[in-house]
Amino acid sequence: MIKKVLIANRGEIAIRVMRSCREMDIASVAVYSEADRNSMHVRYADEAFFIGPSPSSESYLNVENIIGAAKQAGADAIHPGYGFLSENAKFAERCEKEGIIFIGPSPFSISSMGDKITARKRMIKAGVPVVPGTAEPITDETLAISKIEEIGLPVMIKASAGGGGKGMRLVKKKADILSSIRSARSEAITAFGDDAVYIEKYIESPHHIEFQILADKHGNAIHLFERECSVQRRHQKVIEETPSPLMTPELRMEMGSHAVAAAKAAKYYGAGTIEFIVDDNLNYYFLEMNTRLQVEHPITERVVGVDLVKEQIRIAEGKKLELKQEELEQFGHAIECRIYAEDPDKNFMPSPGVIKHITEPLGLGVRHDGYVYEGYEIPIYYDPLISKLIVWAKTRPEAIDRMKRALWAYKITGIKTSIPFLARIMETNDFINGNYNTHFIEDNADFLMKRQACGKRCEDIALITAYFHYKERLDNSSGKKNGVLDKSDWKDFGRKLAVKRL
Ligand code: MV4
Repeated sequence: MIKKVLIANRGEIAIRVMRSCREMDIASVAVYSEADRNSMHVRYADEAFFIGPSPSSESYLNVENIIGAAKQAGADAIHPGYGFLSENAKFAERCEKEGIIFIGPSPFSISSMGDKITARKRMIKAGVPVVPGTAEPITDETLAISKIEEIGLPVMIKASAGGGGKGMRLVKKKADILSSIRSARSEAITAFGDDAVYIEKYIESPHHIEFQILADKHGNAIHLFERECSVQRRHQKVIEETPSPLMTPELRMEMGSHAVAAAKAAKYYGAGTIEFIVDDNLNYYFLEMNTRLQVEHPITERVVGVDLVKEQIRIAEGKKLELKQEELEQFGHAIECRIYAEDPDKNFMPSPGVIKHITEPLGLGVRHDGYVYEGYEIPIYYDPLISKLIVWAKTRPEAIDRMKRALWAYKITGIKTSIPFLARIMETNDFINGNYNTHFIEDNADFLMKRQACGKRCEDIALITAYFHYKERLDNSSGKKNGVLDKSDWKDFGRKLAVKRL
């Protein structure tokens, strides 16, 4: 039985994990860097240990200091969250060696799924569809050219040690083949210390659909249906939803079975994700496996009714899965918006700074997983994710309305956020109609960016006109209602005037 967990992470996910620990009567131990002395995850935990300077390479990636803190605290287990050390096989191995339970899969599963060529081979063997391409790393350039002619252009050259869009090259013309292989190789050796690359047929406008899986240490594996993650920008997910608007019940069952087969082929235990790309004809292909809890896990939790962190902890304790595949169902619809501290008007540049004011959205069907508070300074050192806004409703259109309401009610000042951009997506026809793929943001860029010109100017003009109106009424004291100034009146007046002037 696990009694104390060290969370080797920060921000919203550290708090997310601690919430489940508290419900399970498990003590939580936070770790923090210099920049995180005042972070919410430190306050939420039962104990906290300083692990080094602000750069993550010296703190959240510092294996010695994290293991040291776990031993000093007497933690039985470490939860890695996502990012940082969560998919580091050596760290998982080190935990085991120190007699600390790593709440995640075995080092073997992490390393074999981390190597994309090994993962591809394993999936082919398990009968899981993969994108047509090479099974072995490319060694000979002339052989590569003939292989590409066999597959047919366009193709993608991918680094075996890559993933999430790193070390990839799209090749459209025969003349570009060799230079693309060479540049992918040199990028891969620099980034990952491994220059192995392989070839896949390019799937033109794919959907990104992933399946959540859970597997125990006794060989039982289940899937918890899909998440549609196609709304992304430069390989950064922006919005996720479940069920996927693209999915049919038949396709869901078929892909779900393949996801379970994939987990079994990886000898997997813990929570994991099987990523697929799906083309317009509903052909689907295994892309990669994520061997960790994902940012977007809450939408699955809401629709399936499972606490994924609790399941991770139970699995780590060696317990058998109690959930049965045939008892699981998707109930209603959930959408997640990722709220980033970035400026959509300045090419999504990070916008760190002090939170002057925050009003979090609440109410029926709303979950808000965050970590910031008034007066908190968002550090420059880490991911600019502030929080995740998750809504649930019985149907997709109601979930969209609820997300609009929640985004409207969400106020943060002091920094710029992606909230207005997300609100604009909720008004975009292709999103409303569920008619989108991974090119959604670029395909709708004009509409999504028009918000800036209108939205921002509208706000400014509303404020200025409202102020003059207010002042005028103050001067001639006509703005008194029972002796009190009616604030909502001038705000409304300013808005109407601003709309008229535009
Ligand atoms: C692809 C592809 C098309 N064809 N592979 C991007 C991230 C990495 N996980 C794999 N990626 C892709 N691989 C083939 N053979 C298109 C993408 C891709 C993508 C995939 C999922 C989500 C968003 C994406 C955005 C651009 C490209």
